[in-house]
Amino acid sequence: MGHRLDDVSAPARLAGPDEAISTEELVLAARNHGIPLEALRYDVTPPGLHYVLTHYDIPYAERSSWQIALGGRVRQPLLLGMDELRAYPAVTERVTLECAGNGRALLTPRPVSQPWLVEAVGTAEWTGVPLRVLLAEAGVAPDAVEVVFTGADHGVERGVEQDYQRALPLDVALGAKPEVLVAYEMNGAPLPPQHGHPVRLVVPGWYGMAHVKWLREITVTDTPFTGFQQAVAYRLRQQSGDEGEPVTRIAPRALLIPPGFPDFMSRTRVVRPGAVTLEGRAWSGRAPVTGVEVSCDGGGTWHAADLDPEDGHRWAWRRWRFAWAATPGHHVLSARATDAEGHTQPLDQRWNRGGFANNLVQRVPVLCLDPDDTA
Ligand SMILES: Nc1nc2c(c(=O)[nH]1)N[C@H]1C(S)=C(S)[C@@H](COP(=O)(O)O)O[C@H]1N2
Ligand SMILES: [Mo]
Repeated sequence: MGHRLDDVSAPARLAGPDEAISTEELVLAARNHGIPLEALRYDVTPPGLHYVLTHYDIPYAERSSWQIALGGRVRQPLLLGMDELRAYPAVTERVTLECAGNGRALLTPRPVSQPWLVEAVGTAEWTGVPLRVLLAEAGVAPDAVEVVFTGADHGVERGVEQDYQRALPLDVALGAKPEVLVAYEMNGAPLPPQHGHPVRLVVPGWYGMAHVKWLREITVTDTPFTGFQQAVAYRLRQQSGDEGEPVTRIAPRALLIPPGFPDFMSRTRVVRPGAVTLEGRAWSGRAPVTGVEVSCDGGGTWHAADLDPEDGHRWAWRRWRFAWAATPGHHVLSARATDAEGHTQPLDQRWNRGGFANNLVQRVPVLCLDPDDTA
Protein backbone atom coordinates (compact mmCIF):
# COMPACT_ATOMS: atom_id res chain seq x y z
CA MET A 1 0.00 0.00 0.00
CA GLY A 2 1.06 3.64 -0.37
CA HIS A 3 2.67 3.63 -3.81
CA ARG A 4 0.65 6.48 -5.29
CA LEU A 5 1.44 10.22 -5.23
CA ASP A 6 -1.85 10.80 -3.37
CA ASP A 7 -0.42 8.84 -0.45
CA VAL A 8 2.41 11.34 0.12
CA SER A 9 0.76 14.54 -1.11
CA ALA A 10 -2.10 15.95 0.95
CA PRO A 11 -4.89 18.31 -0.19
CA ALA A 12 -4.84 21.92 1.03
CA ARG A 13 -6.34 22.28 4.49
CA LEU A 14 -7.02 24.77 7.26
CA ALA A 15 -5.58 24.40 10.76
CA GLY A 16 -8.04 23.50 13.51
CA PRO A 17 -9.13 26.14 16.07
CA ASP A 18 -6.16 25.63 18.46
CA GLU A 19 -3.84 23.72 16.16
CA ALA A 20 -0.21 24.80 16.59
CA ILE A 21 2.29 25.03 13.73
CA SER A 22 3.01 21.44 12.68
CA THR A 23 6.34 19.75 11.97
CA GLU A 24 5.43 19.83 8.26
CA GLU A 25 5.00 23.61 8.38
CA LEU A 26 8.26 23.89 10.34
CA VAL A 27 10.10 21.94 7.61
CA LEU A 28 8.89 24.48 5.05
CA ALA A 29 9.74 27.41 7.35
CA ALA A 30 13.29 26.12 7.81
CA ARG A 31 13.84 25.90 4.03
CA ASN A 32 12.07 29.09 3.05
CA HIS A 33 13.40 31.88 5.21
CA GLY A 34 12.12 35.44 5.52
CA ILE A 35 13.98 38.73 5.72
CA PRO A 36 15.11 39.59 9.26
CA LEU A 37 12.98 42.72 9.68
CA GLU A 38 15.96 44.83 10.80
CA ALA A 39 17.24 44.38 7.22
CA LEU A 40 14.40 46.67 6.06
CA ARG A 41 17.06 49.35 6.75
CA TYR A 42 18.84 48.59 3.47
CA ASP A 43 17.53 50.20 0.28
CA VAL A 44 18.66 47.04 -1.52
CA THR A 45 18.55 43.82 0.50
CA PRO A 46 21.90 42.01 0.74
CA PRO A 47 21.28 38.70 -1.13
CA GLY A 48 21.56 36.35 1.86
CA LEU A 49 18.94 38.40 3.73
CA HIS A 50 16.35 38.47 0.91
CA TYR A 51 13.44 36.11 1.58
CA VAL A 52 13.41 32.78 -0.26
CA LEU A 53 10.52 30.61 -1.38
CA THR A 54 10.99 27.38 -3.33
CA HIS A 55 8.16 24.88 -3.73
CA TYR A 56 10.34 21.83 -4.51
CA ASP A 57 14.18 21.45 -4.61
CA ILE A 58 16.73 24.06 -5.69
CA PRO A 59 17.98 22.55 -8.96
CA TYR A 60 21.71 22.10 -9.49
CA ALA A 61 22.41 24.27 -12.54
CA GLU A 62 25.57 24.79 -14.61
CA ARG A 63 25.73 28.19 -16.23
CA SER A 64 27.88 26.93 -19.14
CA SER A 65 25.32 24.41 -20.43
CA TRP A 66 22.10 26.28 -19.51
CA GLN A 67 19.70 27.04 -22.37
CA ILE A 68 16.37 28.81 -22.61
CA ALA A 69 14.02 27.56 -25.32
CA LEU A 70 11.58 30.22 -26.55
CA GLY A 71 8.88 28.64 -28.71
CA GLY A 72 5.18 28.00 -29.22
CA ARG A 73 3.15 30.53 -31.22
CA VAL A 74 6.17 32.37 -32.69
CA ARG A 75 7.60 32.83 -36.18
CA GLN A 76 11.12 31.76 -35.24
CA PRO A 77 11.84 29.69 -32.11
CA LEU A 78 15.02 30.66 -30.21
CA LEU A 79 17.47 28.56 -28.21
CA LEU A 80 19.63 30.82 -26.05
CA GLY A 81 22.68 30.00 -23.96
CA MET A 82 23.77 32.34 -21.18
CA ASP A 83 26.46 34.04 -23.33
CA GLU A 84 23.87 34.70 -26.04
CA LEU A 85 21.49 36.14 -23.45
CA ARG A 86 24.24 38.43 -22.13
CA ALA A 87 24.90 39.73 -25.66
CA TYR A 88 21.57 41.63 -25.59
CA PRO A 89 21.53 45.14 -24.10
CA ALA A 90 21.03 44.75 -20.35
CA VAL A 91 18.47 46.57 -18.19
CA THR A 92 18.65 46.88 -14.39
CA GLU A 93 15.56 47.42 -12.23
CA ARG A 94 15.19 47.75 -8.46
CA VAL A 95 12.22 45.59 -7.53
CA THR A 96 10.52 44.70 -4.25
CA LEU A 97 9.43 41.07 -4.29
CA GLU A 98 6.81 39.75 -1.88
CA CYS A 99 5.37 36.26 -1.57
CA ALA A 100 1.60 36.11 -2.12
CA GLY A 101 1.37 34.07 1.08
CA ASN A 102 2.99 36.73 3.25
CA GLY A 103 0.97 37.12 6.46
CA ARG A 104 -0.66 33.69 6.12
CA ALA A 105 0.30 32.32 9.55
CA LEU A 106 -1.43 35.25 11.27
CA LEU A 107 -4.82 34.37 9.78
CA THR A 108 -7.63 32.61 11.60
CA PRO A 109 -8.23 29.89 10.58
CA ARG A 110 -4.64 29.39 9.38
CA PRO A 111 -4.20 27.96 5.86
CA VAL A 112 -1.65 25.14 6.30
CA SER A 113 1.30 25.96 4.02
CA GLN A 114 4.54 27.96 4.30
CA PRO A 115 3.78 29.78 7.60
CA TRP A 116 4.87 33.35 6.85
CA LEU A 117 4.29 36.06 9.42
CA VAL A 118 5.14 39.32 7.56
CA GLU A 119 8.74 38.71 6.51
CA ALA A 120 8.33 37.30 2.97
CA VAL A 121 9.72 40.38 1.24
CA GLY A 122 12.98 41.76 -0.14
CA THR A 123 14.32 44.28 -2.63
CA ALA A 124 17.02 43.61 -5.22
CA GLU A 125 18.60 45.18 -8.29
CA TRP A 126 17.83 42.69 -11.06
CA THR A 127 19.77 42.82 -14.35
CA GLY A 128 18.76 41.04 -17.53
CA VAL A 129 17.17 41.22 -20.96
CA PRO A 130 13.67 42.67 -21.37
CA LEU A 131 11.33 39.79 -22.19
CA ARG A 132 9.68 41.90 -24.94
CA VAL A 133 13.03 42.07 -26.81
CA LEU A 134 13.25 38.27 -26.96
CA LEU A 135 9.57 37.95 -27.92
CA ALA A 136 10.02 40.54 -30.69
CA GLU A 137 12.99 38.63 -32.08
CA ALA A 138 11.03 35.37 -32.11
CA GLY A 139 7.96 37.12 -33.63
CA VAL A 140 4.74 36.55 -31.66
CA ALA A 141 1.89 35.06 -33.76
CA PRO A 142 -1.30 37.16 -34.07
CA ASP A 143 -3.38 34.53 -32.23
CA ALA A 144 -1.13 34.51 -29.12
CA VAL A 145 -2.82 35.18 -25.76
CA GLU A 146 -0.35 34.17 -23.02
CA VAL A 147 3.26 33.33 -22.36
CA VAL A 148 4.05 30.28 -20.17
CA PHE A 149 7.29 30.10 -18.17
CA THR A 150 8.76 26.77 -17.08
CA GLY A 151 11.35 26.31 -14.33
CA ALA A 152 13.78 23.41 -14.03
CA ASP A 153 12.43 22.35 -10.64
CA HIS A 154 10.08 19.39 -10.40
CA GLY A 155 7.84 18.09 -7.66
CA VAL A 156 4.38 17.00 -6.61
CA GLU A 157 1.76 19.18 -5.04
CA ARG A 158 -1.67 18.03 -3.89
CA GLY A 159 -1.17 14.86 -5.90
CA VAL A 160 -0.20 16.64 -9.15
CA GLU A 161 3.34 15.93 -10.43
CA GLN A 162 4.68 18.98 -12.24
CA ASP A 163 7.45 21.32 -13.30
CA TYR A 164 6.99 24.75 -11.69
CA GLN A 165 5.10 26.75 -14.34
CA ARG A 166 3.33 30.10 -14.45
CA ALA A 167 1.88 32.23 -17.26
CA LEU A 168 1.50 35.95 -17.92
CA PRO A 169 -1.09 37.64 -20.16
CA LEU A 170 0.53 38.70 -23.46
CA ASP A 171 0.13 42.44 -22.76
CA VAL A 172 2.05 42.12 -19.47
CA ALA A 173 4.76 39.99 -21.13
CA LEU A 174 5.19 42.57 -23.92
CA GLY A 175 5.05 45.58 -21.59
CA ALA A 176 7.89 48.10 -21.38
CA LYS A 177 6.65 49.99 -18.31
CA PRO A 178 7.72 48.14 -16.31
CA GLU A 179 10.04 45.85 -18.21
CA VAL A 180 9.55 42.17 -17.46
CA LEU A 181 13.12 40.87 -17.19
CA VAL A 182 14.80 37.62 -18.05
CA ALA A 183 17.33 38.27 -15.28
CA TYR A 184 20.78 36.77 -14.72
CA GLU A 185 22.17 39.11 -12.06
CA MET A 186 21.01 40.06 -8.57
CA ASN A 187 22.70 43.09 -7.00
CA GLY A 188 25.43 43.05 -9.66
CA ALA A 189 26.45 39.40 -9.19
CA PRO A 190 25.30 36.13 -10.83
CA LEU A 191 22.03 34.88 -9.32
CA PRO A 192 22.59 32.75 -6.19
CA PRO A 193 21.26 29.17 -6.51
CA GLN A 194 18.25 29.83 -4.27
CA HIS A 195 17.15 32.87 -6.30
CA GLY A 196 17.11 31.06 -9.67
CA HIS A 197 20.68 30.55 -10.90
CA PRO A 198 21.48 31.07 -13.72
CA VAL A 199 18.34 32.85 -14.96
CA ARG A 200 14.85 33.79 -13.74
CA LEU A 201 11.88 35.93 -14.62
CA VAL A 202 11.25 39.22 -12.79
CA VAL A 203 7.78 40.79 -13.12
CA PRO A 204 7.85 44.16 -11.28
CA GLY A 205 4.72 44.79 -9.22
CA TRP A 206 3.52 41.16 -9.20
CA TYR A 207 3.55 38.78 -6.26
CA GLY A 208 6.45 36.33 -6.10
CA MET A 209 4.81 33.31 -7.76
CA ALA A 210 5.04 35.04 -11.18
CA HIS A 211 8.84 35.44 -11.01
CA VAL A 212 9.74 31.95 -12.29
CA LYS A 213 13.22 30.83 -11.17
CA TRP A 214 15.61 28.45 -13.03
CA LEU A 215 13.85 29.50 -16.24
CA ARG A 216 14.34 27.01 -19.08
CA GLU A 217 11.29 27.43 -21.34
CA ILE A 218 9.27 30.39 -22.58
CA THR A 219 6.23 29.25 -24.54
CA VAL A 220 3.80 31.55 -26.36
CA THR A 221 0.31 30.02 -26.36
CA ASP A 222 -3.01 30.63 -28.13
CA THR A 223 -5.06 29.36 -25.17
CA PRO A 224 -5.07 30.41 -21.50
CA PHE A 225 -2.70 28.33 -19.37
CA THR A 226 -4.47 25.96 -16.98
CA GLY A 227 -1.47 24.46 -15.13
CA PHE A 228 -1.55 23.81 -11.38
CA GLN A 229 0.16 27.02 -10.21
CA GLN A 230 -2.25 29.08 -12.34
CA ALA A 231 -5.63 27.38 -12.13
CA VAL A 232 -5.45 25.49 -8.81
CA ALA A 233 -2.93 27.38 -6.64
CA TYR A 234 -2.68 31.18 -6.31
CA ARG A 235 -6.39 31.93 -6.52
CA LEU A 236 -8.49 33.88 -4.03
CA ARG A 237 -11.18 31.47 -2.83
CA GLN A 238 -13.52 31.38 0.13
CA GLN A 239 -14.33 27.68 -0.41
CA SER A 240 -12.27 24.93 -1.99
CA GLY A 241 -14.75 24.44 -4.85
CA ASP A 242 -14.75 28.11 -5.94
CA GLU A 243 -13.19 29.04 -9.26
CA GLY A 244 -11.62 32.04 -7.50
CA GLU A 245 -9.89 35.18 -8.72
CA PRO A 246 -6.25 34.91 -9.83
CA VAL A 247 -3.57 36.44 -7.58
CA THR A 248 -1.71 39.11 -9.57
CA ARG A 249 -0.28 42.42 -8.26
CA ILE A 250 1.08 43.24 -4.82
CA ALA A 251 -1.38 44.99 -2.48
CA PRO A 252 0.02 47.92 -0.46
CA ARG A 253 1.87 47.14 2.75
CA ALA A 254 3.96 49.04 5.29
CA LEU A 255 6.29 47.38 7.80
CA LEU A 256 8.24 48.76 10.74
CA ILE A 257 11.94 48.29 11.30
CA PRO A 258 11.68 46.75 14.78
CA PRO A 259 12.33 49.62 17.22
CA GLY A 260 14.63 49.38 20.24
CA PHE A 261 16.04 45.95 21.11
CA PRO A 262 14.42 42.50 21.30
CA ASP A 263 13.82 40.04 24.10
CA PHE A 264 15.45 36.79 22.94
CA MET A 265 12.50 34.44 23.40
CA SER A 266 9.31 36.50 23.12
CA ARG A 267 10.84 38.91 20.55
CA THR A 268 9.03 41.75 22.36
CA ARG A 269 10.69 45.08 21.52
CA VAL A 270 12.04 47.14 24.39
CA VAL A 271 12.58 50.94 24.21
CA ARG A 272 13.46 53.68 26.71
CA PRO A 273 11.10 56.61 27.27
CA GLY A 274 11.48 59.75 25.19
CA ALA A 275 11.96 60.41 21.48
CA VAL A 276 12.04 57.21 19.40
CA THR A 277 12.28 57.48 15.63
CA LEU A 278 10.05 54.85 14.06
CA GLU A 279 11.14 53.85 10.57
CA GLY A 280 10.06 51.35 7.99
CA ARG A 281 9.28 50.59 4.36
CA ALA A 282 6.14 50.76 2.25
CA TRP A 283 5.31 49.45 -1.20
CA SER A 284 2.46 48.63 -3.59
CA GLY A 285 2.53 46.80 -6.90
CA ARG A 286 -0.76 48.35 -7.97
CA ALA A 287 -0.12 52.11 -7.84
CA PRO A 288 2.53 54.32 -6.22
CA VAL A 289 2.32 54.63 -2.43
CA THR A 290 0.90 58.05 -1.59
CA GLY A 291 0.95 57.93 2.19
CA VAL A 292 1.94 56.01 5.31
CA GLU A 293 0.20 56.45 8.66
CA VAL A 294 1.42 55.28 12.03
CA SER A 295 -0.56 54.26 15.11
CA CYS A 296 1.05 53.91 18.54
CA ASP A 297 -2.15 52.79 20.29
CA GLY A 298 -3.11 49.60 18.51
CA GLY A 299 -4.93 51.27 15.63
CA GLY A 300 -7.00 53.76 17.66
CA THR A 301 -5.45 56.96 16.28
CA TRP A 302 -3.35 57.43 13.13
CA HIS A 303 -0.74 60.06 12.27
CA ALA A 304 0.90 60.81 8.91
CA ALA A 305 4.52 59.62 8.60
CA ASP A 306 7.19 61.27 6.42
CA LEU A 307 7.55 59.29 3.20
CA ASP A 308 10.76 59.44 1.13
CA PRO A 309 10.33 60.33 -2.58
CA GLU A 310 10.13 57.59 -5.19
CA ASP A 311 13.60 58.47 -6.47
CA GLY A 312 13.24 56.80 -9.86
CA HIS A 313 12.55 53.37 -8.36
CA ARG A 314 8.82 52.93 -8.87
CA TRP A 315 8.88 49.18 -8.19
CA ALA A 316 10.93 49.32 -5.00
CA TRP A 317 9.86 49.96 -1.41
CA ARG A 318 10.17 53.45 0.03
CA ARG A 319 11.38 54.50 3.46
CA TRP A 320 9.09 56.27 5.93
CA ARG A 321 9.79 57.86 9.34
CA PHE A 322 7.76 58.98 12.34
CA ALA A 323 8.84 60.65 15.60
CA TRP A 324 7.28 58.83 18.57
CA ALA A 325 7.34 60.18 22.11
CA ALA A 326 7.50 56.89 24.01
CA THR A 327 5.99 56.77 27.51
CA PRO A 328 6.52 53.92 30.01
CA GLY A 329 4.15 51.00 29.54
CA HIS A 330 3.00 48.50 26.91
CA HIS A 331 2.21 49.79 23.41
CA VAL A 332 1.19 48.30 20.07
CA LEU A 333 2.73 50.03 17.05
CA SER A 334 1.34 49.79 13.51
CA ALA A 335 1.87 51.38 10.12
CA ARG A 336 -0.40 51.35 7.09
CA ALA A 337 0.26 52.29 3.47
CA THR A 338 -2.19 53.74 0.95
CA ASP A 339 -1.60 53.90 -2.79
CA ALA A 340 -2.68 56.25 -5.58
CA GLU A 341 -5.65 54.02 -6.45
CA GLY A 342 -6.92 54.29 -2.88
CA HIS A 343 -5.98 50.73 -1.90
CA THR A 344 -5.00 50.54 1.75
CA GLN A 345 -4.49 47.98 4.50
CA PRO A 346 -7.32 46.51 6.58
CA LEU A 347 -7.31 46.40 10.40
CA ASP A 348 -9.30 43.16 10.29
CA GLN A 349 -8.16 40.20 8.24
CA ARG A 350 -9.48 39.67 4.72
CA TRP A 351 -9.45 35.93 4.66
CA ASN A 352 -9.15 33.50 1.75
CA ARG A 353 -8.35 29.78 1.75
CA GLY A 354 -4.76 30.18 0.55
CA GLY A 355 -4.07 33.17 2.76
CA PHE A 356 -2.97 35.07 -0.38
CA ALA A 357 -2.53 38.79 -1.00
CA ASN A 358 -3.11 39.38 2.67
CA ASN A 359 -2.08 42.87 3.77
CA LEU A 360 -3.51 43.03 7.28
CA VAL A 361 -1.89 45.87 9.27
CA GLN A 362 1.20 44.74 11.21
CA ARG A 363 1.03 44.93 15.04
CA VAL A 364 4.32 45.36 16.93
CA PRO A 365 4.10 45.00 20.74
CA VAL A 366 6.62 47.27 22.50
CA LEU A 367 7.53 47.62 26.17
CA CYS A 368 8.70 51.11 27.09
CA LEU A 369 10.75 50.94 30.32
CA ASP A 370 10.39 53.21 33.33
CA PRO A 371 12.94 56.04 33.27
CA ASP A 372 14.93 54.49 36.13
CA ASP A 373 14.87 50.91 34.77
CA THR A 374 18.25 50.04 33.27
CA ALA A 375 16.98 46.62 32.10
N1 LIG B 1 10.88 27.70 -10.62
C1 LIG B 1 10.33 28.24 -9.53
N2 LIG B 1 10.12 29.57 -9.51
C2 LIG B 1 9.58 30.15 -8.42
C3 LIG B 1 9.17 29.39 -7.31
C4 LIG B 1 9.38 27.99 -7.35
O1 LIG B 1 9.08 27.24 -6.42
N3 LIG B 1 9.97 27.46 -8.48
N4 LIG B 1 8.55 30.02 -6.23
C5 LIG B 1 7.89 31.27 -6.55
C6 LIG B 1 7.41 31.97 -5.37
S1 LIG B 1 5.96 31.40 -4.69
C7 LIG B 1 8.02 33.09 -4.88
S2 LIG B 1 7.35 33.95 -3.59
C8 LIG B 1 9.28 33.58 -5.49
C9 LIG B 1 10.36 33.75 -4.44
O2 LIG B 1 11.53 34.27 -5.03
P1 LIG B 1 12.87 34.32 -4.18
O3 LIG B 1 13.06 32.97 -3.57
O4 LIG B 1 13.95 34.70 -5.14
O5 LIG B 1 12.67 35.38 -3.11
O6 LIG B 1 9.79 32.71 -6.49
C10 LIG B 1 8.79 32.19 -7.34
N5 LIG B 1 9.41 31.49 -8.43
MO1 LIG C 1 5.32 32.89 -3.05
